[in-house]
Amino acid sequence: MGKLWDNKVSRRRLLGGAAATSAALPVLHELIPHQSLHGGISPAEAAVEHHRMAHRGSAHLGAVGHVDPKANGFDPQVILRDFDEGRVRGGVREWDILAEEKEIEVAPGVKYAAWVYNGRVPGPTLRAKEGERLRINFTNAATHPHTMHFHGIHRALMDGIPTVGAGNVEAGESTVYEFDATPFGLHLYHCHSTPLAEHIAKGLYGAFIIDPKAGRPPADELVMVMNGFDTNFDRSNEIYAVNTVAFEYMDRPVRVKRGELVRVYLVNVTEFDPINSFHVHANFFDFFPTGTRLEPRDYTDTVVMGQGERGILELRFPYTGKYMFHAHVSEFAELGWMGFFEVTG
Ligand SMILES: [Cu+2]
Repeated sequence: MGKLWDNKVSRRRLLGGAAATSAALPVLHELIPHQSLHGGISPAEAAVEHHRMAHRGSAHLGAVGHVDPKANGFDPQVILRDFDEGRVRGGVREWDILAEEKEIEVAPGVKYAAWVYNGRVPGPTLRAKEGERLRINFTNAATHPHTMHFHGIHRALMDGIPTVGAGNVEAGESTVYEFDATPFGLHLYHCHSTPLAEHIAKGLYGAFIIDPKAGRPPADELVMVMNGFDTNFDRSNEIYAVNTVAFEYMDRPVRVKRGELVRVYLVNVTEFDPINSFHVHANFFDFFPTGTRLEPRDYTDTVVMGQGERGILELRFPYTGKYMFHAHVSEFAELGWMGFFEVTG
């Protein structure tokens, strides 16, 4: 257990005073061999101690303190329902995207030197309709070369990778990506400069929605981008979240209405970990992988995604109350990737 133990402890120490005293507690308890906790005490005392530790843990789920959305310049509560449709000019849907460097706070007291599209992580959720012509005016105002690589069907020249088409967009340079919105579904965009893992991990990614021509049924629509942050540059993540801020939706739950159709656009851009997952408590959802078919593939309560995978979840909450959702990779949940839906009548 040596390596795992060292790894877990050092990773949690990086969370600083906040999560290390709260979220990490039950985990640390779980990992400490029982004799070191209970040595020299009776089984009854051990049981009481066990209960006390477990209770302390469960009473302090999440982090202590808050991340100030004003300091970050973006708010995960807003990102949930913020769809950027750009502007339509001469029959072309168009966006201006700027890559910059920016320090952001990803958990209370934990700062991260991010790279951002339009000032936020994840970048804006770009939304278009199937078949439209799209144009992205991309400017690199950072100090490293960057690109924008869109998932979808388009010509190689518009693929946003080094050495093809415009290739790397150097610091201070601009380029224009132009292609048609196809196929309909839930996609993503991200920087494709090398080293690729670092350019993604730093925060250069966002959701990209192409609505089917006939649209989808009306719903309360939410965007959740599952991400992680490697705060000590060891190519593994110390913080996990949806929409960047660890434990964000624990303190400020996602508010939805009982009986209303809720549609979650769920994207996994977590770097360094092969899989991430989404699990909702006390409910089930229809799952549409990549959103490219109008019929759901699954009716389930848990979905597992590799890097770059995404899908649409549709569900209704039959009862009011607070319902957890979190990564079913427990380590991720304990390091920030958990939250609540708060269902009101
Ligand atoms: Cu980049």
